[in-house]
Amino acid sequence: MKLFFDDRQAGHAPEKEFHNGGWVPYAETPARLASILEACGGAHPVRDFGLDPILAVHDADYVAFLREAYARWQAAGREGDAIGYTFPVRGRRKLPLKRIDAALGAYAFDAATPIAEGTWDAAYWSAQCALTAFDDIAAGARHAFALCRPPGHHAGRDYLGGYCYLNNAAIVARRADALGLGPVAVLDVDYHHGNGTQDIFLHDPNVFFASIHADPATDYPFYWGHADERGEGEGAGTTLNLPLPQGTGWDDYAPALQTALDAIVRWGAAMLVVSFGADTFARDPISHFRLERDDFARLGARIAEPGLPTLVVMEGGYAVAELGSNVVAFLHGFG
Ligand code: OKP
Ligand code: ZN
Repeated sequence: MKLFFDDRQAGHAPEKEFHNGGWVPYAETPARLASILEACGGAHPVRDFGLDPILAVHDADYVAFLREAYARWQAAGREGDAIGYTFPVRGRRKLPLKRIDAALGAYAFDAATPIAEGTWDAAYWSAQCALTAFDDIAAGARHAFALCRPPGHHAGRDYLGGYCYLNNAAIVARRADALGLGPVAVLDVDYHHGNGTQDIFLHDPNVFFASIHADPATDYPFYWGHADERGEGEGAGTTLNLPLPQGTGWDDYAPALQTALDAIVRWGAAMLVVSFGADTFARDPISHFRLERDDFARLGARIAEPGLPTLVVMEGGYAVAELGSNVVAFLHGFG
């Protein structure tokens, strides 16, 4: 499977995140890329598809905010990474707020996702990475792997969070649908629920979203991913959430995966976008499932079974030393 990646994705390196009441080192590091690239060998270059495919998913005011946030933060005399501290729980009207701090809260749902100097460029090229891999499939390839970083599945139409700024999987799913390669299904197998992707397609009957993740009753992002979230309005029935308890290993993971794949096939998907997180690994430092390296090969093989054109988009995975070999196991299993 061809792997796509651009060096500019490495220029995003926040120092720390706010977690359990204190500052901890940022888990989503550029070293993750090095681990995967080393294990996979080389990468194919990324091309620039511009802002239009991004703006087909994200609001223009949010994209403008992302581009300008770090400069506004510096202009306000701040040091270090830009981060919000006030969040609009009572409603998310677009208010004419002037302070960068207000914007950082209005466009975010957590304090784990700072904006550093290189954040916009890295997020932009991460999205272009996914678009380039998609273009390979549009040109006839059966599958492609976008080594996206920063990841995307927690980012919504107008919000960032969970180390995510632009929703790479949603951007390619929307483009595939627009170019007639659909119906498109997104299968999210990251440890954490892909709340941004779910929100973006919640009302959309043309994109199916299925996610297998840690039960949000115990795990981030808490407020999304519960089993009773099934899509709304015209999109009723096109969202499928399969939360699993902490400690889940392959034996209990596999049936949920089969349920998701069966639903995707039954729905009539013609293309699959996989949000792939390797943070379901037994020794991931921030997660609590128990998949081993060989299980990632099994995961890849199962996902390949329906035989759909498949674009794999990288999401999480924080056991840096083992990340590369886990990704390789998944890709080899896929075939
Ligand atoms: C992003 B992705 C750990 C607490 C949780 C945010 C987790 C984001 C995960 N410091 N912080 O889905 O892998
Ligand atoms: Zn994750």
